[in-house]
Formats: sequence, C-alpha cells, structure tokens
Amino acid sequence: MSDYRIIKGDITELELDAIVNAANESLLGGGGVDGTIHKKAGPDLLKECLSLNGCHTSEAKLTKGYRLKCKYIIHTVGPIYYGLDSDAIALRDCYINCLTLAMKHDIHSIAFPAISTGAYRYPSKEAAEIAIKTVRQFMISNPDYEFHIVFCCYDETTYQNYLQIDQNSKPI
Ligand code: AR6
Repeated sequence: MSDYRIIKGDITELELDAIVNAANESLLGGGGVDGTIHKKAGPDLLKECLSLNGCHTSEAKLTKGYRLKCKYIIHTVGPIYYGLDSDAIALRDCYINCLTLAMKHDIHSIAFPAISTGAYRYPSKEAAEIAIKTVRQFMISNPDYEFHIVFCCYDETTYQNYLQIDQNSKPI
C-alpha cells in the first residue's frame, strides 16, 4: 500500500531511497534547497551533475546521494511562476516525471520539497495543492507499485498549507 505524509524539516537530513532537488536548468547548484543539497552531498555530486547536460523545466534526472543519507537524488526543475496556466502543468509534470523516474530505478521512498515555492515564487497553497493531488493521482494510477512519499516542508507556513490542502482533499 502506498502512502504519503507531511513533515516539517530539512530534506537533506532524511534517510530515504531518494530526495528530490528543486534545481535550475544548469543542474550545477544554486541557493535554497539546491544549495544545501550540493553543500552536504559534497563535490562528487557536482562532478556527476556536470555529465548530465542540464535539465529542462519539468524534466527529472537521477544522481547518487553521495554524502547525504539518501541513496539517490532526483533533480527536477520547477517552473518560474508567471501566473500562466502552463505554470501549473509544468509543476504537475515535475512530480509525474520524478515518480516515473523513481519507478524505473526501483526507488520507493521519496521526499519532495515544495518545488518552485522559493526563488521561483510559486504561491505556496497552489503549489501544495498540485503536489498532493498529483502524487495521490499517480499512486491511484500505479496501484502495483509501492510509494512512500514524504512532503518535506521547510517552514511553518508551507507546513500548514500542506496540512490544510490535505485535509480538504480527503474523501469524507
Ligand atoms: N529542506 C526542505 N525544503 C527546503 C530546504 C531544505 N533544506 N531549503 C529550502 N527549502 P527553493 P525553487 C524550501 O528556492 O523555488 C535555487 O537557487 C524552501 O523554503 O529552494 O524551486 C535553484 O538553484 C521552499 O519552500 O527552490 C534554482 O535556481 C522550497 O524549498 C531555484 O532556487 C523551494 O525553494 C529554484 O527555485
């Protein structure tokens, strides 16, 4: 049985099959969660990233976890928010492509940060709704594959938004 949970914390401390990085198209590091992942994983992560030829918005690429506690890092690039309908589709596709890549590599436990809601300015509640809905739908569409998903919220506002969206999307 697949499941998901919502926690508050630092994604780089989690011991799971994989954590997701909210990267940029270069895949060569940056600020936010990306910066912390590269800092803690160490320089070998950058070396592997250099061989990947970047990553388009919504795509997902896999590396090892190096000095992190997770086995793998799934790098994805969220959309920069402009308020267009295409932003929501691009954000949804990040989650779908990360989960699809995970299935190909027998990765079952995965933590997601709130992709695009920092430097890329996606409104937190809207992004939380897309994250939870997309993951739930993906689990329903792939009933034979067991996922253990963690939505890892870094700050209290993000955490409360996820809890609220989750509450509202549960069948009564
Ligand atoms: N653990 C969990 N979540 C975190 C952590 C952490 N250690 N650190 C930050 N967050 P952002 P984006 C949250 O800006 O909006 C980078 O420079 C943060 O509070 O990391 O997709 C990249 O290189 C926010 O809720 O990613 C790109 O250039 C969420 O993670 C660009 O930022 C996403 O914030 C990507 O922007």
